Amino acid sequence: MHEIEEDLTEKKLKIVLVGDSGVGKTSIALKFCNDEFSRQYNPTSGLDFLKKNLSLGPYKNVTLHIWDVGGLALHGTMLDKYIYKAELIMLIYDVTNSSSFDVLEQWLDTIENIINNENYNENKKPLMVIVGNKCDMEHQRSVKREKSHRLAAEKNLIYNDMSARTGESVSLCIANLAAKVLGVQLTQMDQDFCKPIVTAEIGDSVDMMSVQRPIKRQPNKKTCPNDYPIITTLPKSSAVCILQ
Ligand SMILES: Nc1nc2c(ncn2[C@@H]2O[C@H](COP(=O)(O)OP(=O)(O)OP(=O)(O)O)[C@@H](O)[C@H]2O)c(=O)[nH]1
Ligand SMILES: [Mg+2]
Repeated sequence: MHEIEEDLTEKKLKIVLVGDSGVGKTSIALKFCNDEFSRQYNPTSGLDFLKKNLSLGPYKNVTLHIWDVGGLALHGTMLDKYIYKAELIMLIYDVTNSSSFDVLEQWLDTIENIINNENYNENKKPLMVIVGNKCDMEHQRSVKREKSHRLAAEKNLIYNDMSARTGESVSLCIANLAAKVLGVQLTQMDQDFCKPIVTAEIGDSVDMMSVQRPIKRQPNKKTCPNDYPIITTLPKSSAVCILQ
C-alpha cells in the first residue's frame, strides 16, 4: 500500500481518562475495549493501558490507546507524563457523588496548567470533555444536570453522560469524540456498530461499600506503548503503575 493510502486508513490516538478515585474510569475503559463490567472495585495504582481498534469514517483502522489514570494521580508527580501528547482527555465524575464533581475543577486547572506550561502548540491541544458516569443510577444522582452542563459551558468543553455498567453511550461517545479529533464524520455503519446492547441486571446493584474500601492491587506488568517516548525512558523493571 502507498504511504498516502496507508495514512488515510491507519491512525492512532491517545485518550487519557482522569477523575476522582472510584468514578469508573477503569470500568469505562474495560467496557469500551473488552465489553466487560465488574462490580468489584480494584483501584488503579498509577496507570493502566488498554487498546481498541475502530473504523472511523475514511480511517478504517484507528487504534485508540486508552491511558487509564488512577484517581490518586491528581496529587502525584506523574500527571504531566501521563497526559503528554494526549489527543483526547476525558474528565470523568460520578453523577451520584458530588465530591467527585467538585474535584473535577482541580483536575481541569492542573491539566490546563500542564498544557499551558508545556507550551503546547494551540492546534495540538487535546480535546477535553466532561463525562458523568453511572447514569444508570439516575435515582441516586446528586449532581444536578444544570450544574454539570454549566461547568462544561463555562469551560467550553463537551459534556456527556454514560454508564459503564449498562454500556449506555460508552462506545458511541468515545467513537464520536475520536472522530471529532480526526476531523471526520462517523458513517451510519460506524454509528450502528458502536450502539451497545444495553444490559441491566435485575435486582442487582453495585456494592457501594466496596467503593469505600479500596482493595490494594499489585502493579501489573503491562508496559507502556513504545511510541510515547517520555514514559519508555523509565527502567523496564519498574512498571509505570508503581510510580505514584
Ligand atoms: N452502577 C454503576 N457502577 C459503576 C459504573 N462504573 C463503575 N462502577 C463501579 O464503581 C466502582 C469503581 O469503578 P472503577 O472503574 O474501578 O473506578 P476508577 O475511576 O477506575 O477508580 P480508581 O482506579 O481508583 O481511580 C466499581 O465498583 C464499579 O463497579 C457505572 O456506570 N454504574
Ligand atoms: Mg481505575
